Amino acid sequence: MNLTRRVALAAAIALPLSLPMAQAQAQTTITVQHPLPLASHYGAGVTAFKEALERATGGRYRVNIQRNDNEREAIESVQIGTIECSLTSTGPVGNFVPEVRNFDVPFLFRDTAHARGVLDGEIGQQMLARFTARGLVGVVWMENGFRHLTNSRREVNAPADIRGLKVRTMENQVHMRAFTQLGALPTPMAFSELVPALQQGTVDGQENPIAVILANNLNQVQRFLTLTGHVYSPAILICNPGLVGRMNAADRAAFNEAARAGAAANRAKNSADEAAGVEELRRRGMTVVTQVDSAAFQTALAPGAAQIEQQLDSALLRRIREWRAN
Ligand code: EAX
Repeated sequence: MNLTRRVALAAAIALPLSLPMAQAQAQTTITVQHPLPLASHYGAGVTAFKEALERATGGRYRVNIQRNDNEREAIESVQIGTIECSLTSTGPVGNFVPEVRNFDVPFLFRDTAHARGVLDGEIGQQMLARFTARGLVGVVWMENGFRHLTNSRREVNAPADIRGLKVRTMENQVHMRAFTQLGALPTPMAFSELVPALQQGTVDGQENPIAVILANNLNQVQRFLTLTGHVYSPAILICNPGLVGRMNAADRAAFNEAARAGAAANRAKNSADEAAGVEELRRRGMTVVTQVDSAAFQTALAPGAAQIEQQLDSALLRRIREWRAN
């Protein structure tokens, strides 16, 4: 047998042995960025997502968790494909998918059960579908939580106490309009700039859920906390369409199941932080105003809210307000 035939025979024999190895090595790495410490409610969500997906696919998918506290930048990276996924609050998302701003309206969600029910139901799923046209995949709603006001200047007991405070807001037109209505000076910036701005006194205050205040030790740069609960802040896992488009049906099912496991872990951690966090922040030295006249804040916001809602989807807002668990 001549040399050519011997080489071809050897190659033919080797190929089947190498194939399973090649398949076994065919691995996809998903980089997911989120803005908080791993010990936070976001960290709980991405960690549960990672563990569930790697287990379900026998390691064919590996999740690489990275921290990036500039959420807008992370979403841009997902859009251009330099990373696969981002877990972000909806704060900057309205700049990519404008319809999401409907979820950022102050006092829209009555409580956590209302918010989770809307987001996990038809309304939330229809909103996820709107990401496709913007070059993104809205995978699953997670949770940032009800936002509360902190500041370094004074106790805030009533809306009038906010007047004149320089308040950092997310890069979110709805939130900025609301704080302007309250007489504050809203200063939009990425989360990555927040602590230096508070330390240097560029801003007097900020607003975030208890879980975020806890995880970032904002008590070290903020003295007063008022439980305004003025906005429910959804979070969302956003991924690149190319990643999801390359998945076969079984992998896509495992991916979605892992995303739901992440949402469950994120929400459980947030509920735990909300239950124990106020006492912990008091223990760390914050002065906490717990009895807040929510109706007074809603009345103070009303003129601005009417203006905000004219630019949003009033039918959708009505559906959300009328939503009841069946
Ligand atoms: O998503 O920017 C913010 O205040 C967000 O609440 C925070 O990054 C968590």
